[in-house]
Amino acid sequence: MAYKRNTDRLPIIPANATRKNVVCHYCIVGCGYHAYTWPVNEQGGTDASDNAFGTDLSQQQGAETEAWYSPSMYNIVKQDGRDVHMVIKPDVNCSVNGGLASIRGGRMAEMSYSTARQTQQQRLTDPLVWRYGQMQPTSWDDALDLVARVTAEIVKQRGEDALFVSAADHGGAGGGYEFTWGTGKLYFGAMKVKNIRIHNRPAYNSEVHATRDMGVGELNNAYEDAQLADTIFVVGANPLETQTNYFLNHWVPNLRGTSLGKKQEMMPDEPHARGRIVIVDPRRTVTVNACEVEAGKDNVLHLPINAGTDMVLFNAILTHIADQGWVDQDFIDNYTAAPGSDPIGGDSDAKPAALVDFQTAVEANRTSLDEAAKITGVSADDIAKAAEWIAQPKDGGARRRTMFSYEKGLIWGNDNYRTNGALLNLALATGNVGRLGGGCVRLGGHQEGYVRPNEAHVGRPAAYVDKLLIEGSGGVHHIWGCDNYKTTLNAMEFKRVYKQRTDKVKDAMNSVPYGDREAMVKAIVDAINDGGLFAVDVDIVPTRIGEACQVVLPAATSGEINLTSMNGERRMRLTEKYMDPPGQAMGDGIIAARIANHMERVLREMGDDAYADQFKGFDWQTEEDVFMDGYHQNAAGGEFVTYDRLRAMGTNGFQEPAVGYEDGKIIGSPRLYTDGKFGTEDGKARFCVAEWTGLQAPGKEEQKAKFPFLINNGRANQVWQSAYLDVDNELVMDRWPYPFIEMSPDDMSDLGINEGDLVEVFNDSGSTQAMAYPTPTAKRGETFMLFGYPTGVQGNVVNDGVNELIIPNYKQTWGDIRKIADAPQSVKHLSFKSKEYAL
Ligand SMILES: Nc1nc2c(c(=O)[nH]1)N[C@H]1C(S)=C(S)[C@@H](COP(=O)(O)OP(=O)(O)OC[C@H]3O[C@@H](n4cnc5c(=O)[nH]c(N)nc54)[C@H](O)[C@@H]3O)O[C@H]1N2
Ligand SMILES: Nc1nc2c(c(=O)[nH]1)N[C@H]1C(S)=C(S)[C@@H](COP(=O)(O)OP(=O)(O)OC[C@H]3O[C@@H](n4cnc5c(=O)[nH]c(N)nc54)[C@H](O)[C@@H]3O)O[C@H]1N2
Ligand code: SF4
Ligand SMILES: [Mo]
Repeated sequence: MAYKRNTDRLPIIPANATRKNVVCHYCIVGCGYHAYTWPVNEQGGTDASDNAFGTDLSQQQGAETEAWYSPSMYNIVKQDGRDVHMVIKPDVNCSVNGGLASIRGGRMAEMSYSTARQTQQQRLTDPLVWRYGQMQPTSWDDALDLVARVTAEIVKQRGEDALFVSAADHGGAGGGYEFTWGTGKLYFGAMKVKNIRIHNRPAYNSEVHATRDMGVGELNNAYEDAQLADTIFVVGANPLETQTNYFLNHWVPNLRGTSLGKKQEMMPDEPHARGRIVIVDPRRTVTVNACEVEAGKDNVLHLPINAGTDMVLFNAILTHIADQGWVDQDFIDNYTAAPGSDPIGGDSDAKPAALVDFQTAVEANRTSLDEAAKITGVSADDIAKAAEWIAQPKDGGARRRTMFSYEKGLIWGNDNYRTNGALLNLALATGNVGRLGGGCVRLGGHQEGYVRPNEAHVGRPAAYVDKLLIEGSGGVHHIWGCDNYKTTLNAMEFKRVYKQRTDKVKDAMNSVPYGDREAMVKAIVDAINDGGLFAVDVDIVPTRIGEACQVVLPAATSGEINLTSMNGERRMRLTEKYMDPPGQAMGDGIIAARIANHMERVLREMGDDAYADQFKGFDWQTEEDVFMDGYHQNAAGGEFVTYDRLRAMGTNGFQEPAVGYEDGKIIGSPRLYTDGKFGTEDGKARFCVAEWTGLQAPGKEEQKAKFPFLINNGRANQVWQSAYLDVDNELVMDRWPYPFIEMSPDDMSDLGINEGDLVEVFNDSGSTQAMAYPTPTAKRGETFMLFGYPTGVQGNVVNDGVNELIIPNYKQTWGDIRKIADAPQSVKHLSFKSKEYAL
């Protein structure tokens, strides 16, 4: 049966309910919410004075009323040990979302830990250790003593390079500046760990080395710019599903023409029209559909390029714009490298492309419309049209304002460095960085919250950590807020080896009594030195990689502790604690501190005072302590920012970096580079030489030649990431019991596959399963599979090929498909209707 909540009555929020500032902890957009809580034996009334809305609720409310909330926004949780009602509803006064929720954020309350209403009962409540052949609860001191003893012994014997770390580096999904500072100070301050990877890629590197090297940081505009642009150029992103309320609250008004007044007011000296959009994506996404409905087909240009050929497209557009004389010559002359400047880079894997002046780049990247049409599969006319929409001057000669944006179709796409550089070339050539209605930006994934000690010792290219683990390197692995079993590349091989190595240690642990710590540590260390791996997982729920670990530590997440983060326009807010964490769970920053405390103690016992001293400075008791030690002292402008000041700034916060504090307000920076000074040594931005070399990552050309189907992959609106909160939750699991794979109905009938059938997706790297979703707009031979799903991991078929800087190329994957079984019972009731809508 389709999922129903069966709720027909909810308590009214009383006027005196406690109200806390909340930022949705899921995606980059960072929508503002409020959490209301009040005692479980009370409720508000319909009189305006008796409810939090100040509204007479005995009257029928209008369609756009704020005086409501939905069943998904309600729960009963613990606060200071007592049951309270809790409502988490969007804030109409937050400039990010303007009161909108999404299918993810609108469910924050029902996705909270509640013993009264039995939600999120899977949450980890106690530290767990491998004891008598299974995971068993224990105290923090016991678990951390074991972690510290084994870790200290291994780094003493084999050096810090034998400690491997996988750690999220974002500020979303419960992370925050407190998470990255705590883990950062432990691994980069107290230690100098080199074999560390990030949650979404197998190394410690940047997703956007090229644009940073060229002088432009990737989050440089304001969400408002999407309302002000003449044209939005979006590459490899599906913002309706993945940056939902940014799209709905800022892009759609421009596409509908309802932000025209704002344009005229802010930019009075030029003509304005409703916004246009160019979408570069091999498949027709629901974003393309929504743009056509909202803007009219004439204002939408979808370029369905051959996967992995974006760079050629950008080079052809650059060539056309330069040849037409549509560049912003003033900007180029004043703010970018002078003609004849010596190139930077292009001479090693660490610096993969030469960064040069404008003319040199235009000549090096010269690509005709016809050449580009051949490689990209997009017609020469459409490429010329894209160039016009980007840069052809407006009536009266005013420069066109274009916002360039991209996400994982580019970042996890072919030849990350040069493609990223080739896109920024367009923005720089047309003077669209640091100006209203412009920007060249990542749309983003999680919220951000990065503040850590210097990581220069990691080096560039950074170590390919997953490969080293497969090859048998490393003795201890600390994992923080990621589940690489579901989300890494070459996942099948990774899991095969990882299980063998961790099982070896578990078997050794089974041979001694748990209470004999000395014998236990010796058994573990011997097994490690025989190729085993001791693994510690810090997470909020049981994970797939956690099943292999010998220690699992329970983290508290957003709302259960105070946390700070920033969104895709660098808007920083404090999410205030509104409920208790489950059981003994603690914030990640505090867990990092307690690990450091135990390391210090154990090392002192081992007689190494000098090393023990490196673990001083972790006496934090609260998240605020972590924040003051980390962000406040180390971030640019951090001196202006405290918890109290952030609390007072509410859900609108301020845009980083802070530049002052006046009249009780933190002063922020709505846009970067407005002064034309870029992040290079001489302050001049650089252009990128982007030579096309085909599919760059090892093994990709061969895979493409050998297998008939592109296994494009990514996200869907309902599912947050690897569905870690959804595995025991009906709403998402009812809709997607298995990961969907969108296929052309013609391909399906050739293979004898019906809607909902389970299919095997396979190639030389591995195999996985998915559920066939007939998609009439899918090109033949091109599929799209939901990534990272518990019941079918797409990463099993992604090969281990990466670029020079160890950036994975998840998106360009080819494989074959065969039917496994007819649609099982859990699938039979599903709808396979088109995901598109019409007005
Ligand atoms: N609903 C939801 N929203 C999310 C997330 C989620 O799990 N669920 N996750 C968040 C995170 S962490 C991230 S990183 C972002 C990701 O946000 P997005 O990047 O928008 O999402 P994806 O679906 O990974 O990929 C986007 C598009 O890239 C296209 N693509 C594939 N190959 C190519 C190519 O060669 N060229 C081009 N131009 N496009 C290509 C795919 O067809 C897909 O439509 O989403 C964030 N928001
Ligand atoms: N094939 C393919 N693979 C991909 C991608 C793709 O597009 N295609 N995209 C990549 C991208 S962009 C991303 S972001 C990754 C995602 O990869 P991961 O980061 O590994 O996946 P998540 O589901 O986000 O899992 C994060 C883990 O963090 C835990 N967690 C949540 N909140 C907290 C907290 O407050 N504290 C702690 N300690 N843990 C917490 C969750 O329970 C979960 O187990 O996948 C990458 N892999
Ligand atoms: S758009 Fe993103 S931040 Fe906003 S409510 Fe949805 S998941 Fe949360
Ligand atoms: Mo991501």
